[in-house]
Amino acid sequence: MTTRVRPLPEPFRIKMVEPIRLAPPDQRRRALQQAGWNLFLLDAEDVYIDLLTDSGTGAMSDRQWAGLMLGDESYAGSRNYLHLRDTVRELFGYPYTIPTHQGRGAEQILFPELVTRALARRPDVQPVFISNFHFDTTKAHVEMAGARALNVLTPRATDTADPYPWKGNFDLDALRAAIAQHGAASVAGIVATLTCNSAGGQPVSMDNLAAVREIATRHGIPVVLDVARYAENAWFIRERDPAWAGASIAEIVRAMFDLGDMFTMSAKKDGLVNIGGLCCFRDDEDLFRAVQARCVPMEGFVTYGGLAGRDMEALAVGLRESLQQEYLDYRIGQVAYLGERLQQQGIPIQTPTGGHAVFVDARRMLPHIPAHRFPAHSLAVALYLEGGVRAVEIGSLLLGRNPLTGEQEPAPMELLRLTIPRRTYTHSHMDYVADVFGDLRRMAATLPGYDFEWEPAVLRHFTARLKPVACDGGAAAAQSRESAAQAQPA
Ligand code: P61
Repeated sequence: MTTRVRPLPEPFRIKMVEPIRLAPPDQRRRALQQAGWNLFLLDAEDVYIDLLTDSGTGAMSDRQWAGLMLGDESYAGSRNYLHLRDTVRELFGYPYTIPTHQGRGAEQILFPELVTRALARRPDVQPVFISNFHFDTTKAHVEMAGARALNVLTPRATDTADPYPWKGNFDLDALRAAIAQHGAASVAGIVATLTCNSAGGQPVSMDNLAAVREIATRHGIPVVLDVARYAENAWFIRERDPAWAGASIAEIVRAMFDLGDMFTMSAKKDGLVNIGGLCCFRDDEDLFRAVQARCVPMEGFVTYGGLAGRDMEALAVGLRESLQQEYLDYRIGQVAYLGERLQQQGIPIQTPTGGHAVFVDARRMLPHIPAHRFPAHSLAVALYLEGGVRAVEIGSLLLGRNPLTGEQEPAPMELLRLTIPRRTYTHSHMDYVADVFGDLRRMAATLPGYDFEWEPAVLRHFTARLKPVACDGGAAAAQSRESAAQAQPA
């Protein structure tokens, strides 16, 4: 008998509903076959509960919808831009704001400029960016700008059973070593990803961020905050660092942003909007102007950057709403609830659970599938076929090949991300997902691996076509059954 944890009730009531339906099993199988076993290529209508991403999939509040009606669609100098700029200045302390269509829009106008500056210092050396962990679009934009992306995440993040509270932290020794190896002048920027998505939505501590700041300042390297989930990171700091227990989320957010020089934000996460991004600067006006100049041909004029006036209004409201303590208690509580329900059934997950998603450790759950046969993708396929639930692989498939050798190297972790959209699904949806995992656990040892039928060169996981391939079931499968049984609670 397991006791069921009780999640915090949703701090809202529902004013509008959108029907969803569970397609019959044979239809799900057909849809996935047609999609080349790639969940990104499914029609959303064929998905029952969509946990592919928390990006742009949240529900806006009544106040945000009201804000849409206040859209000023002037090409230049819209009042919604001014509201957004003033909100950014007030909440984050950054006076220079460029709106972008989403996070990667900010990356594509900022990174080439930082690379140009690094090359001006050291023309003979390829610039690098160093991050706790570059998310995949961030890595892609670093590489497209001609630089290399280095990750120096704390090694404690890769042991999913270790309950370390700051699994998003930089390994500071590795950061110092990378700077020494490449030379400070060639480091185009240090990118602090808050929370660290690839590690499992794990927070970066304030102390760690302050140490990164100090190292960067000593070497004259700019600190770029990647703040898609800034509010969730602040919530964890308040929860886990006694020094901040009495502070408000807004105060912690401000302290975090004080440690950066500039930030890129995918506003589709904690910004609580369906589309939008930001690229902002604390005091480097020259850099701001240079990036503005790149914005015009790439994103749009500097006061809209690919967004409608109404989108900017909804974002200005959303940035503030996500700082509410009750909202964050419920939000991160819902993710923790799903994590606990899975653990009660013996499903290995990244612990502690992160802010926006539960990450299932597919390497531990499917030990018979090697990294290059994508165990977490196999689990994603099974989850869809069994329950109509769509999740996403964060492992070797997402990582891609080594750009220098073309080899498929194993990712540090093989995770299946159950990403929870904000304010969209109820706790009973979480119960349903947890129940489907009970069935998956029983069939784990029989699941196949996957290989490519067609593999694009860049960001391959979005459009690749795959096919199932049998993996050695023998001893490894027995081990899988045994480890699943061991993980079962007494
Ligand atoms: C996500 F399957 N994340 O987690 P944009 N930085 C960080 C992100 O998490 C991030 C971006 C920058 C997504 C969307 C996504 O293969 C995928 O607004 C920490 O998406 O451009 C995005 O922000 C980029 C899902 C991205 C994927 C790439 O689900």
